[in-house]
Amino acid sequence: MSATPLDGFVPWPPEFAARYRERGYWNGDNIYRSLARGAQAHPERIAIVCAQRRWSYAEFDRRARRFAAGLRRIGVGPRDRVLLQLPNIGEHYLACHALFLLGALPVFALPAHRRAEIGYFVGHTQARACVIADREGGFDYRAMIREVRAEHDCLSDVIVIGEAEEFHSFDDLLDEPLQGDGPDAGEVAFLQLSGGSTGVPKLIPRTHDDYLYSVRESARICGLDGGTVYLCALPAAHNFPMSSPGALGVFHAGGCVVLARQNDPESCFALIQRERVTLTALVPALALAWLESRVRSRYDLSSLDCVQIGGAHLAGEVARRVPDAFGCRLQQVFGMAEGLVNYTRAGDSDELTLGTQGLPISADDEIRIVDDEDVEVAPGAVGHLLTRGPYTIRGYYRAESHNARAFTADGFYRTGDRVRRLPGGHLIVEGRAKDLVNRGGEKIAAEEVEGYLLAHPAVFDAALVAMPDRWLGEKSCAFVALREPAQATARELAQFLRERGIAGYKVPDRIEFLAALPRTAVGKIDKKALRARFDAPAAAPAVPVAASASSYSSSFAQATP
Ligand code: AMP
Ligand code: DBH
Repeated sequence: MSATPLDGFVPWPPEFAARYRERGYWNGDNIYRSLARGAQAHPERIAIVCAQRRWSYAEFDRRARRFAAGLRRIGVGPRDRVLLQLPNIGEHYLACHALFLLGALPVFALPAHRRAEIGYFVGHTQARACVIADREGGFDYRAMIREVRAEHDCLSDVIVIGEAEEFHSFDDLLDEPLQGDGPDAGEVAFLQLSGGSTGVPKLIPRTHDDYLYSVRESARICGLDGGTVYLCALPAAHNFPMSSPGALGVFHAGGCVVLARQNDPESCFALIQRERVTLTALVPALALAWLESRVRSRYDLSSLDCVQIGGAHLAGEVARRVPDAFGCRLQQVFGMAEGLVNYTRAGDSDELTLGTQGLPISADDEIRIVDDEDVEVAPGAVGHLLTRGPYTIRGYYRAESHNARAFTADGFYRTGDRVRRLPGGHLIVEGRAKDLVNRGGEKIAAEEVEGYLLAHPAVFDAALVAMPDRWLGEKSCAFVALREPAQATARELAQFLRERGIAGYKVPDRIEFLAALPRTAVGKIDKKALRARFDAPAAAPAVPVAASASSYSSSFAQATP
């Protein structure tokens, strides 16, 4: 590694790094090289299927090197941050690998993010370029980027897939292939997003060494090989479909990634049948939509070996339906973009597969389960999950004061999840202590949305809490106290939030007005009391947010029934 680590990155202490290298976890490979090797070994094999396009490994590698050359021509170089916000299209993986080859860092945004989030990512990372689609789902990403650029002059180059207008067209940046084999493996490879729990979203720096280790081991644990056909139905930039084992695991194993641009049951079933898909990854809400779909029996899904479900709590009764309905194995996955990933294993009993969230990837994943005072709880008891290991970060990117709270002094990450551990090591997620809403796998930091609500002149106090939802698991409800009664309606507040330019999934599904928010003895908003209102059927009448936000849609599960 170059002498100085990337500014804002917290490295592992040298003795840990030495141990991880010694044990072969960090093997000095980088993510670009892992693809290039596939292109050497089996150039003709299909790597990516996207709509009617099929790219072989050789073609994928060549295109990535051509795009890398174009990026370099416009001045993108090592350690530059480049925001990536693309739908599920092959260019997403091309752009990633081109940036990996250059040693530049993709900053992974989700298609649902809007001006507020994108502006924050660009400003916080001082991104010098971005790669976007022209439009998708009726939304014009170019128009949004124009607004972002007006406020952030660091963003000098905008690359557009499709109609580029005044920006660089992706096709114009496909120069003669760049040679080379990528950066030192100790370098930060990209910045991934955290669902977060504080007012501002957090960015997660992952190195080539640490990430590839988790990818290689995930591919091994999940039994991937050259015959694997993986359907990417979740947003491709999310950590789960990227690395658990996800597309990178499939590329490592020499298999094929099929991209689903839409993840409604019918589109995906058609792809599974046409491409003979063997593996896919779903969040529980999407799994439920697929299970409930009436068209399921019309498709041949017999190629499926395994359906992975993770990202949010999976109800036991849903888990039980999976093997029969899809004629394949269920694998539970409990992971986080910060690192630690757990899988149930192929040989596990039904009890473990249906009732636990699996075992960590690595023998060197250190797990501590503690009480509020950081004291270890009795074996089998529920407590806060802390973790440290060869692919779990030691700090968020440029977040010094937050890091002091999110990590222990000896470097354990406070996951915010409450778990218990069975004698064999399997973990069961029992709940969470962090203040967020897990809306069908899409995480919403309560504090962030509360901040937007409090910016409204009529709002005196606001609290966002999760309310149970049959399809998404959880939806969000904002409790609001106004300065003067009836000064604003739920619809107006929702509109106000949308105008701030935030992702649609963060707009509360419901807004309820209270004269005052309940307080705990020390004066904090009593969210427990607010949540308890959903247990009592006779609670105050709900004020649903009109139309759009209250629909069941989410970008992770587009077609909940
Ligand atoms: P993030 O840190 O944004 O990557 O989100 C990771 C979080 O998602 C975890 O800390 C859990 O709270 C939640 N999560 C992921 N997988 C599962 C699962 N299988 N069951 C319950 N919660 C999960
Ligand atoms: O929710 C997640 O972030 C997640 C779930 C499963 C994840 O990051 C992963 C697997 O790698």
